[in-house]
Amino acid sequence: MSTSHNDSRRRFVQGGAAASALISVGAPVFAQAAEHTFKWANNIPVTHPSNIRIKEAADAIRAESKGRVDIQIFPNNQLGGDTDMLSQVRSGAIDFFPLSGLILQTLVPLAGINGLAFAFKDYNTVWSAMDGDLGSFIRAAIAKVNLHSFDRILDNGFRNITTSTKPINSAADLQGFKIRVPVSPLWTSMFKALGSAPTGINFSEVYSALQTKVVEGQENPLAIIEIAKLYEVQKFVSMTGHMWDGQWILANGKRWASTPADVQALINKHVGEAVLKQRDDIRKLNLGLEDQLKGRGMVFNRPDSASFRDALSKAGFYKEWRGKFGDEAMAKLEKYSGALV
Ligand code: X2X
Repeated sequence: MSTSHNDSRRRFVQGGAAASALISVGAPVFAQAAEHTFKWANNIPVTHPSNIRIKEAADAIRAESKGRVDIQIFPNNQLGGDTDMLSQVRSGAIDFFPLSGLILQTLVPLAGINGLAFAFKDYNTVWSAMDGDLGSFIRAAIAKVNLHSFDRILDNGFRNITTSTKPINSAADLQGFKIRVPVSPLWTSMFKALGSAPTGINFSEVYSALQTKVVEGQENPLAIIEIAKLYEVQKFVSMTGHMWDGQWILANGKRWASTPADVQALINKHVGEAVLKQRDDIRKLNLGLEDQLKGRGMVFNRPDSASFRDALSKAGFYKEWRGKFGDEAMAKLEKYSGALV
């Protein structure tokens, strides 16, 4: 008891200091315990736009609810890797968890559909599909496993291959290539179809897997390569842009359903705004990241996508996944992507 007294006193004192800085913008500081406390956890460093914008949303929610609603953020795999956090959001140990649809695929097979290789040519197409009927269709599938997902998906980005050994110029360079992929059936299937040797590894272990050379390479958007400092353990960036990937913001279904409507509305409003800002942050970041990473010593190349697409088609990759996702889902994707064969 005395510890918690000291803690709340310390918070109060810090709150007082913060209050004087914030008085000019009128943000009040609350020493009272919140009525609704939520845990929000994810897999990326605190400096990523996803975490910066969610922290802002949590602050705004706290202020607007006069301290009644408190969302605590646990970034950077503090509460475990993705596979573990997925179990925790299902059990209710954590309340909110942004997760790649492709990793969610272990539970909701359809959620990986946006990761089909080379489906999206640009961001306009991505947002039309994901904020439109493809996204609604995926969210309906997610709801069936008792997870709530917020309307808008966070951007992660178009993914590119990095290696410590050589640039990837065409599919031929991927033969036997030891590459880390996230823990996801579609990802593993794609790189097997390309002739590589993929290993499913949670992001929490990626830096050390690259450092110790358990794998030669990995694939991620430029923002992750920069923010998670993968440039320290990788040399080449091959701008394959082979898929677009985003994170659905998942909530424990029971917890969300039992949250009062006014609190839900407050969270929806601020999280919704945070997602739009996050997308814009990533767009702006992307403009400068190639030069920044070159400045850190990375070497870039821009392979033609034809050899990758051909290899995937020949290996039956699109056919296999059309069978798994089903014609209805594929029609919703292909409305945006064009035929994927
Ligand atoms: O695990 C990854 O590679 C990451 C950070 O991009 C995802 O969250 C899918």
